Amino acid sequence: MPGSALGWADEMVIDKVDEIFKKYDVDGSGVLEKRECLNVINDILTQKGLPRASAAQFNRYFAEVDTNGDCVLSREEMTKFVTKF
Ligand SMILES: [Ca+2]
Repeated sequence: MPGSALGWADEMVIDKVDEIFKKYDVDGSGVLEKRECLNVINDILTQKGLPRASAAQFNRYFAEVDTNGDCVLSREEMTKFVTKF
């Protein structure tokens, strides 16, 4: 099927975003607050055997992903976040 490889990749990303929201959106608000996002980043770094992000690194990274600057990550923004990693 044409484009099936891309479709599969998209599905993987959607699954990953669902998983992240299920695990880290502890108050069920449908967006990830900054402190919730810090847990996501640190868990991913730990899984990769990397040191935790410093506050400066995290703030820079968060600002990059939070494209509308409202200090929370929507599912759409998290999708971009997941494809970056
Ligand atoms: Ca945002």
